[in-house]
Amino acid sequence: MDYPELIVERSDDIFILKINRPEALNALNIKVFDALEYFFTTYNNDLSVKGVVITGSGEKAFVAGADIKEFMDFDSSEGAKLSKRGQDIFFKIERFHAPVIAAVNGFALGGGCELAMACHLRIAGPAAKFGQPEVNLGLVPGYGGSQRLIQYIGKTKAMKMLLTGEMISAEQALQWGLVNEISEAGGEIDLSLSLLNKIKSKGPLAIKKTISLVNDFFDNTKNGFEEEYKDFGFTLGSSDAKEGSRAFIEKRKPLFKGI
Ligand code: DAK
Repeated sequence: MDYPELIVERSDDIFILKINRPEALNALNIKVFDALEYFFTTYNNDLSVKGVVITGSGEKAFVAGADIKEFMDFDSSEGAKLSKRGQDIFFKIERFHAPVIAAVNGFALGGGCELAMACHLRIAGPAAKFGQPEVNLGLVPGYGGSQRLIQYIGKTKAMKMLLTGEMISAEQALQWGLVNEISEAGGEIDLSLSLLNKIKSKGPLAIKKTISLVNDFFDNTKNGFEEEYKDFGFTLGSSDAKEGSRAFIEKRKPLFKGI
């Protein structure tokens, strides 16, 4: 992968992706989207990948939004097309087979808050700030923010954040259920990795199916209960489930193979 806008580090079965535009507070431009699309398409369903952390370069920002300088000259139809493309890339993240954690090391605004919300889990540093300030620019969110924010914090609070464009602190985000945990200052990546290390000892097929079942709840083309019994049958028939039960009886750690 040769995208200077996205630093990709692999440590065994876990990737750390660092959005690398610190001079623009890691604002999302088309090149960042290209890089994210390439990564999440390449590794989609590669069960040897057990988790991904997404973070921002520098100490100030996770991602301060879509790149205002890039999109300001787009017309309506270009805007709608790019918005759809961004949404599709964020769906790839949301539907990735292994957990993706946003390690939010600073501002997560507009497209940055939307990127964090497309991830499965969010770890915030104490100085992180979240917001959907699109209305300040005369815009609505373009990458799923008007929908996912409601899923996480409910209509009342989402409406206020979306209408005022105001930022909320990491503490507030934790209280409202937008983030899972707050790390020590500078400890967002380590805390994310320790969470991924815990999850990666579980059955990879079960993890993949769990992610998709949780997503099914919000997919009005699917009946989540129906998907659940099918996936239950599927996982029960897998070699991993046999190994999991055998390991329990034999009082040892299971050796899952993802089959
Ligand atoms: N885009 C481009 N550059 C940005 C940026 C952004 N979103 N945010 C910051 N920068 C740049 C600044 O311009 C500045 O560059 P220089 O002036 O030094 O060249 C540099 O990063 C440092 O920023 P500041 O000097 O402003 O830093 P401060 O600490 O004073 O302030 C801040 C930090 C995060 C409060 C401030 O930078 C800020 O308010 N940033 C903008 C936040 C924002 O409104 N973000 C956009 C949200 S709207 C679309 C789809 C979706 C969207 C748009 C289009 N299409 C499909 C077309 C979504 C839009 C959004 O995300």
